[in-house]
Amino acid sequence: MHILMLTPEYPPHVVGGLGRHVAELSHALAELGSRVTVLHGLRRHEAADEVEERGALTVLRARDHAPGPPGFAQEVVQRNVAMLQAVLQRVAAGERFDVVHAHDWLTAHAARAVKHALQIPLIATIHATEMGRNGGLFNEVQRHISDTEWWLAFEAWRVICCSRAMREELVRVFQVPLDKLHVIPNGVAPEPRTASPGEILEARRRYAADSERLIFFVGRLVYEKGVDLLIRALPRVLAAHPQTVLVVAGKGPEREGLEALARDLGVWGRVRFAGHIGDGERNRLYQAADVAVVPSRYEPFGIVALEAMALGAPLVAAGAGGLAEVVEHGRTGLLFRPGDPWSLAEQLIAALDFPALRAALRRHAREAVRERFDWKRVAERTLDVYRSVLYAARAARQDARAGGARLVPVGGPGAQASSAQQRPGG
Ligand code: NHF
Repeated sequence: MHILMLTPEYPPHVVGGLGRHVAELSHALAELGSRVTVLHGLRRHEAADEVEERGALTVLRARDHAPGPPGFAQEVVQRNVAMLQAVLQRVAAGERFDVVHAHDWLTAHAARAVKHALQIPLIATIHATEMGRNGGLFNEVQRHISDTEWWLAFEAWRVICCSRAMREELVRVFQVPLDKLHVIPNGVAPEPRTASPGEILEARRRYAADSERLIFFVGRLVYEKGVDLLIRALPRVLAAHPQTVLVVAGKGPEREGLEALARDLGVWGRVRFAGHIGDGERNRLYQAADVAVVPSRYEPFGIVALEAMALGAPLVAAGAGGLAEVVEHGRTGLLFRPGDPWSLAEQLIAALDFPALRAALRRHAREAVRERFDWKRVAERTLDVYRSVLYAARAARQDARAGGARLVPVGGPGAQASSAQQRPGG
């Protein structure tokens, strides 16, 4: 089977969990014997080799050469035209694809065009929704993005999402029929590179004295990730454990506001804004931390929590969305009430108070990650989805040839199921 994977991010240009997901899934699919062509639509400032060939996996990068667009939505469409050009070039060179798999609305335009032009089934993974990310839709751009997400779900024969919480969201927000949806959780690389004890200590000492406790956050500094909740929780944590340092790694539009908040709350001296850090430093800090925190208001899955767990960091996470499915409270991590800094402070204090609890959390988290979150398993389940769709497409073609009444356009709008998908308010 030859899979065409369309993605808005791919290493080295990773923005969040989506890019890691596509990379790990594509590798695992290739290892299972499928041919995978990943097509990554580069953002305008990103530079990368045009083509990478690694066995059954080919990574193509599509670059947008059109004049600079006036706005974000137009930039996305231009990027999709560039992706489409790359697909056309491959097809003109004799390449054939069996299915097209699109990740998020950022690839929707190219995905739909490929589906209809090549008459191959479209599968979409929706990693997050605009409605969820912002807690509502408040302007034209957000409404446009949400409409495009709906359109992608409508056009796809099957929609994959990473948690039961996300499935519920897709039904609620877009009325995606349940029989069109598959929940396939994310995985985490089995043996993340571990640093030597000396390197871990060195990383720790960049931020905290040996006598201090280290709380670690890494992620984009955007509202949905809830870093403000963590800073709001800090005064209470410091009252119980005055020698505590919070490291906030990552960049984003909220940084200035978060710095101001830390100053207003009188905890500026206890927060270290580390900016962007590489994967190596992130892994060292997970291993050096007394506690890692995922305080998200919205998290469809939370690969970041799995990464912390895999590296043995005692984890405190919000019981929001998929995180509540990934973390078992009291066993593989501690959950707090989403959006509530008091509840977050309580769980942080519990983790800092009890070394035996931290040790147990580390141990159980590592075991859970090994047993439940394996990319090979994710790839097998994804292959099952492709196979069932290809089977249905073949049957539809045969019906069409026989002039049967059950005519379904190949890769058509989710077969009969999507006819039940109504546009909200429309
Ligand atoms: O882990 C990969 C990622 C998730 O919760 C994350 C998110 C975007 O918001 O599936 O997608």
